[in-house]
Amino acid sequence: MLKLYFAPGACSMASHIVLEENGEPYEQHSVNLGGGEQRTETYLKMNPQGRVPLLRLDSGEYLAENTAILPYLGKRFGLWPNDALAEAKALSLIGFFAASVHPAHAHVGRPERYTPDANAHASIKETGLKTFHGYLTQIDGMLSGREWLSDKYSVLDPYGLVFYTWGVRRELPMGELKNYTAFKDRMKARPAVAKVLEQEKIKV
Ligand SMILES: N[C@@H](CCC(=O)N[C@@H](CS)C(=O)NCC(=O)O)C(=O)O
Repeated sequence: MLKLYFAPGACSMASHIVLEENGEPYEQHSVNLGGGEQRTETYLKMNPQGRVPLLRLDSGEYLAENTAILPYLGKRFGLWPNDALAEAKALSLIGFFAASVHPAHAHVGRPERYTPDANAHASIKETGLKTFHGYLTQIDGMLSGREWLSDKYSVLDPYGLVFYTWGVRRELPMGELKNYTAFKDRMKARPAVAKVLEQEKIKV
């Protein structure tokens, strides 16, 4: 059985939603990030990066990184594009999310990761927030005239929702992003999404 290591409100919410969408039984472990559980010896043995999400596979092996976990779950559950070009586009978007959008937000939440100079933290946060907002605006553009981030609902959509919730958390004017907001409402209407938002106590 699969087991997901996640933390409420973190990027692991994407995998959490995908597992709930599927309905296949799985185990969960809520990692106490605030308490530093991700840096314990036990956790680092499973994921040396000390991050969530982490997926324990049926074999007992561990898989880390959204860029690997989401395509794996997507292929297993039929939430991944079939043809070569659509798959390449999905990988392109997952790469953009993981390598650009997520790190921009990390500058807001974790400025100490980028410099030990506390005097520079406010400026790192401010620049990170502007960059993050710019990326959310790009995502809004991608959703123009379409329901989902790929041709049909896929693992990209829960990942896209994560960044919307982070925009709300950072008090960005998310309502101005009309396509993204309509997408968020479509997501909320899905029972699996509503269940995970409730469990993780996320208000959007
Ligand atoms: N590249 C990783 C990043 C994962 C990541 O940064 N997760 C955050 C939560 S959103 C985390 O575990 N943070 C704990 C920490 O930094 O100590 C991925 O996309 O899976």
